[in-house]
Amino acid sequence: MKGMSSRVALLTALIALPACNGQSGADRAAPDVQVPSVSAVVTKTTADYQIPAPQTHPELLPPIPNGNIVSANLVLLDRTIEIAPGINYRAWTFNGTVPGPVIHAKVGDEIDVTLTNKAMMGHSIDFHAALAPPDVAYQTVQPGKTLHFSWVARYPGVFLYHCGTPPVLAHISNGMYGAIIIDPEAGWGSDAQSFVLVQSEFYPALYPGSKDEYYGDITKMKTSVADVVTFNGLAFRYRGDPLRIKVNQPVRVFVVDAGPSHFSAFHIVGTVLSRVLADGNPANSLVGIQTASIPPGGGAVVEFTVQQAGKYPVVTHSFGDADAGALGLFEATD
Ligand SMILES: [Cu+2]
Repeated sequence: MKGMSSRVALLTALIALPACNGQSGADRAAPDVQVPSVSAVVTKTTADYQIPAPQTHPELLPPIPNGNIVSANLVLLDRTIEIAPGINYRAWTFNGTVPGPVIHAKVGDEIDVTLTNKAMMGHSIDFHAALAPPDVAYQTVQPGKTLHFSWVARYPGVFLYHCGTPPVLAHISNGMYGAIIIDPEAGWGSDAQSFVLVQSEFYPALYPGSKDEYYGDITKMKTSVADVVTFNGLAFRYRGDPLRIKVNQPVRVFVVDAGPSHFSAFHIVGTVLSRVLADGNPANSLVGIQTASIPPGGGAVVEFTVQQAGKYPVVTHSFGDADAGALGLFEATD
């Protein structure tokens, strides 16, 4: 009893801590905050199931839905997508795009997940933002089946979700990932122009018998020899069509490195990152950073402000990967 009351007292003290560097005590207290247990149900997909619309602008941060329940309606689809000019790739997807849709919620929200398999093989979903037993929540769901579970977000940050069905290397390489962003209770700080960038690499080889369609080469995946590296699933996506920003207005980028194997040395040419939050948690704050190191399966909030109009390249400073497509532009105007 004494142990319990001192634990409650500690938790209360942590939550009551005054804001420090912009973060609330609750951000740090998360390990002590209990979340509801997670259970999952698998059912036959109903005949009237409607496939959700694909995400069209992966760089945009969607608004958080009203209330405390965020619905994540995800469908597993085999789709051929363009990953680089002229490279049409037989991808495995969430909702028909690579990356899958951006999910946006806040600490304390319930994430209500429905995962429906309309693909050719079993897949699953692993949320790095969740506290849940993987054998329950991240179980593989077979074609024709729907998995349902929900979980409560306890940690703020920028997290990866991905298919966790073995071999995970192949499922991630083939496009099965996306970003989930959990806002802190106190928000992110100043208003900013916000963008989402998911870095990932591809290992294409010509599909047997095809002259113009590619699929994943498991040998290349195992040796990490990536021919294509992207922000948001398409090589050089924002080079010809820059991300537009305003001079002297803060920019906040939610970055996820989906890998499967390459680190991101996230760098914006022509500026210094004013603040970097490792994994997007306000308690993990660094200032004056030239290059943010983001591991595969990790994320960061990256902030900067430009003071002069111009074109500012965004790259991974692992330049072999920038050369392979992880290169875009921010274009700043007055
Ligand atoms: Cu999968």
